[in-house]
Amino acid sequence: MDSKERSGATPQTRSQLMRNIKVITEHTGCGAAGGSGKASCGSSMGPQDMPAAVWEKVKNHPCYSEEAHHHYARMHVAVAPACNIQCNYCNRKYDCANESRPGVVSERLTPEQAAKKTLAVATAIPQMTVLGIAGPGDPLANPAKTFKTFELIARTAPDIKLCLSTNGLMLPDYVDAIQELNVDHVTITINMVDPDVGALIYPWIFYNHVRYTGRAAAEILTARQLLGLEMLTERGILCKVNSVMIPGVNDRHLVEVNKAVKSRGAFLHNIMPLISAPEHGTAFGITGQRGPSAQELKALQDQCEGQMNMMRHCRQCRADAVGLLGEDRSAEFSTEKVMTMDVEYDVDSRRAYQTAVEDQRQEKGAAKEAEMRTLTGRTSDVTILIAVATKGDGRVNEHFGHAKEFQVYEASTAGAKLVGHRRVDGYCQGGYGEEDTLPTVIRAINDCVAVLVAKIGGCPRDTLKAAGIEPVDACAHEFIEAAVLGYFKGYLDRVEKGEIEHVARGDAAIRQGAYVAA
Ligand code: CLF
Ligand code: SF4
Repeated sequence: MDSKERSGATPQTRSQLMRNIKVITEHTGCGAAGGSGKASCGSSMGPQDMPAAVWEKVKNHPCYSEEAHHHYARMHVAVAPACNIQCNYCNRKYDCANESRPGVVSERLTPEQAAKKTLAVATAIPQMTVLGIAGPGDPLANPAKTFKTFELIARTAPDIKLCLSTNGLMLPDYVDAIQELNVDHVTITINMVDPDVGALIYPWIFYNHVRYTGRAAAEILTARQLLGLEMLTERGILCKVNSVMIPGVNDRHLVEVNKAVKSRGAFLHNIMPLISAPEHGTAFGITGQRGPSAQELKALQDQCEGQMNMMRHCRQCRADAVGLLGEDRSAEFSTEKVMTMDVEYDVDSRRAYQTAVEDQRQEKGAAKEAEMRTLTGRTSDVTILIAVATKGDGRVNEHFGHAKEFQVYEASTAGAKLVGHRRVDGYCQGGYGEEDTLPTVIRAINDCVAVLVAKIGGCPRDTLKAAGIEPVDACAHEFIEAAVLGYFKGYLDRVEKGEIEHVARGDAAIRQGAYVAA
């Protein structure tokens, strides 16, 4: 292979790229069939908020619809080990940080193994609707394995949506293949549109047999990413943009990124916190680059939400994740187990299961609307955050001590919406409360006024109260949004009667390390 290293692109390549960037900056249309921005689409919105064809694409995709993520699962198959760029937040020993939390991929699969695993998972988990390829390297740096996998799955399980996540460097070259294989959801990780910012994030890229470094590398990367996004949305393929928020590096700049991707028709923008624990061995981890706090992340997401719809429920999941977002069932489907399974793929029974899920969704929506009606006519400046322990189905159904994450809802007289989640180590370990973990749980939900749970023991109850967080188990097994609105209404009543004082809460921490709890 003719491999060279360059810190500057050739004059011709460079001028071509700069023309591309100029065109990109000037682009104002919305090419996506789904449209962009607030006008028509939204991760938490329903069929009334978007064209029917777009709703069909997102309604059971757990990443593209916040509401769907309570009910539908995705799986990733780790068929793409190689990468063609280096991100300062990635250590090759760990999953792709574009789409995963730090943690090694257990197994790498061949396309044939991946196809068999997909059928096995889809049979065991009928609410698994999406197959994604998200690493552990970059899927488009491994095009033969990636497209072979999609081809096999499209043939044997045509009801499963195909999803791809890429750094975007090779995207323009594969747009036709993506379209031909009916891959209808593509995520591009775009952390900058300014090469000077990019030079702080990407030490090198490898493109057309040449290794580029510094600003030249970032110039090529941003031009290719934005060109790829534009080409996809012109073809009506739904695109999500992931951005890693790196305080002091690209945090303010992400507002510009948001505008650039919105103008190119991106359906959804997912701003994720940098995870940079020193033990992960990434360049940012080693130099002590911090990640954002919970409120810093929320403030940026809120700022961008004025422009377009933001994804708030991303779990930065592994490249071999299986299950609902926030749960990991990959250990149940090791290659060894899957290869010995007799799989009878039955589309009809999957459809029947999903029909029951849809009934439950309707019930949940009706409960939320009924609770909203009780707030009709009330106005108030009070806005609060409420943490919720759930293990799925959109209900408050997890014990405080078993929760490995809390979903965080913002409630006001305007309604209730999910604004994030906080990972924690389970308080209850081996049947006993682990006192050392309680302060970390409190730090994770410190900006919330209450935590809604299915059940909670006396000790954590008292400690939470002392920290100013009200533990609530009175709404156990209720639908989450109805429960959040019900709590908010009671809170507002108490404030208005002078029984409690509404005071601003502090900030909260986003965990940086890997899980230690079982
Ligand atoms: Fe996977 Fe990504 Fe498809 Fe989802 S994940 S390839 S769009 S099916 Fe989802 Fe995981 Fe966040 Fe990715 S929660 S890291 S956004
Ligand atoms: Fe790592 Fe993914 Fe970046 Fe490649 S694109 S360096 S695998 S985070």
